[in-house]
Order: sequence, then structure tokens, then C-alpha cells
Amino acid sequence: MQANTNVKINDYASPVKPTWCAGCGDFAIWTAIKMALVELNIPPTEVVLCFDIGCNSNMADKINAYVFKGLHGRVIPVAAGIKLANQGLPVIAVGGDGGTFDEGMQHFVHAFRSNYDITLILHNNCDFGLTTGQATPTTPTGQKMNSSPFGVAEDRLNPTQLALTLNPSFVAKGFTGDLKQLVGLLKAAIEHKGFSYLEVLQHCPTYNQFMDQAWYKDRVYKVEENDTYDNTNLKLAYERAGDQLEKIATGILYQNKEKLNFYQRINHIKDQPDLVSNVEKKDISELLLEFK
Ligand SMILES: Cc1ncc(C[n+]2csc(CCOP(=O)(O)OP(=O)(O)O)c2C)c(N)n1
Repeated sequence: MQANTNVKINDYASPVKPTWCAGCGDFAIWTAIKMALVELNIPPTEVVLCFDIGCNSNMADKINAYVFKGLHGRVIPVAAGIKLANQGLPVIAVGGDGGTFDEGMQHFVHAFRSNYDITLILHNNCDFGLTTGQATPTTPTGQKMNSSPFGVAEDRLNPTQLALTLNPSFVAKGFTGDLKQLVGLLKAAIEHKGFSYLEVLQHCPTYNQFMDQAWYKDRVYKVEENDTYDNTNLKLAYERAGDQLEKIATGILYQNKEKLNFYQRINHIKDQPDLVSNVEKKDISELLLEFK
């Protein structure tokens, strides 16, 4: 990556205007991503943003950078592949709770096992937003939703606790009502050398009236405000992440800087600067003729 001392927020400006509902938490996450990249001095030409499907990932054309929009629930493997080919690039994956914890759950689990050197920004609005308010695994049990008129019957998933059982290297939680904290968490996640999981609690003003911005504001606290919090203590992080309803812990809950990432574990490539530089220019015109 080239040093660039002059990155400005307008470098990331796209002529496409957001279509999110008024009050949607996506606005704050969109802003925070751009602010974090600017503060890290990363120009739009030197980062790749990968998007899932959903309201969250409708951000893809509202940010001027290299972006890749994939299939619902499949943003993690797309981001991992890009990173493996070009390890000098910061790669950021953006997804929602529906895509990631329903269709894409297996990728979420394996990303921790592999410790791909990518960042996952998880918009948690506790519903399938774009398809009009069905329940996801993070919707509270008993909550009435468009697809669950009698209330959600299943237990609620705790994705943070799940992550903490998967020998993670970085697990953090932010809230769209605290932009300053969110930018700091994003910067730490992007700079982390391994799979960094940042869950962002957000309000969906149209389909989630039960956990709005004020509801979260009354409940969130920052773990770092307590001097005794030790974010290398996995057991402590798991304990704090247990409460999703009354006192909700935010901040870097857990970080292990020693865990080797995927690239470093593959002996025959770990010392090569970049796989992308190995790719030769090949003439594939004859091969293409076979598909005529
Ligand atoms: C494989 C697949 N399954 C389902 C859909 C339909 N679909 C499109 S957006 C969406 C909801 C997205 O919800 P979430 O991932 O939570 O993101 P949000 O819209 O809430 O930001 C669904 C179910 C799809 N496009 N592809």
C-alpha cells in the first residue's frame, strides 16, 4: 500500500444518494466506514469493500471505492478470496444479520477457524430489512414480526457469544448512536491482522420498533470505561456478551494479536509477497471458443 497523507472524506463520495428510511442506522455505519478509512489514510483505490445483499449492502454504490457485491449470505468467502490474492489490500466485508446468520452461517463459523485477514462489519438490525421485516436469528424470542404473527418461537441467537466460542482473534460491538466509538472500533478492526468481527447494533425504523435508538442508548455501556476490563480474557468477554437485553457491552470485547492468520499458516505461500503478482497474462481466447 502506498503512503497517502491527503485522503479526504469527499474522495469516498458517490453521486448515488442513499435510499434508506429516515432514521436508519445504515447512515451512521456508512459515515463511520468513510471516516475510519480517511483517518487511517487509506485512499479509495487501496481498499476493497465487499457487500452482501440487503438494505445494509445497498451501500455498495453509495461509496466511491473498489466494491464487489455478491450473493445474500456469501460476503465472507468473496472477501476472503480477494484478500488471499492480494494481501496488501485491506478488505472489508459488509453484511446483515439475516444474510450472515441465516443463509451464510457456515461462512461465519469458518471465518473464525481460518482467521482470514479481513474485517466483517455486521449490521445487526434484528430483522430482514429489505424483504420487509421478517424475523432473523437475532430477533428476540416472542417478538411478533411480519413472518411470525404469533411471535418468534425459536431461541434468540447470541452472535457475539457464538463468535467467542470459535477461538476468535477480534470481536467487537458498536452502536450507531455513538459515531466516535464506532469509528475507533472500525479503525482497530481494519488494522487487526486476522479476522475482525465488528457487530454494530442499529435501529431499523420501519420494521423494528421494539429496539429503537433510545432503547439501545439506555442499555449500552463501554467495556473500556472500566479499568479492570481485560480484552485478552476470553471468559470475561463471553460473560459480558451474555446480556443482549439489559446491560449491553460495547467496545473491543476480545482481541488476540498472536493468532496466525490464514495466509501465515500456508507454508508454501506465506513468504511470497502477493499471489496476484504470480498471475500471468494468459490468452484464453481459444478456451472461450469452446463455449460459443
Ligand atoms: C440466497 C438469497 N436468499 C434470499 C434472498 C432475498 N433477500 C434479499 S434481501 C433479504 C433480506 C436481507 O436482510 P439482512 O441480511 O438482515 O439485511 P438488511 O436488509 O436487514 O440490511 C432477503 C431475504 C436473496 N436475495 N438471496
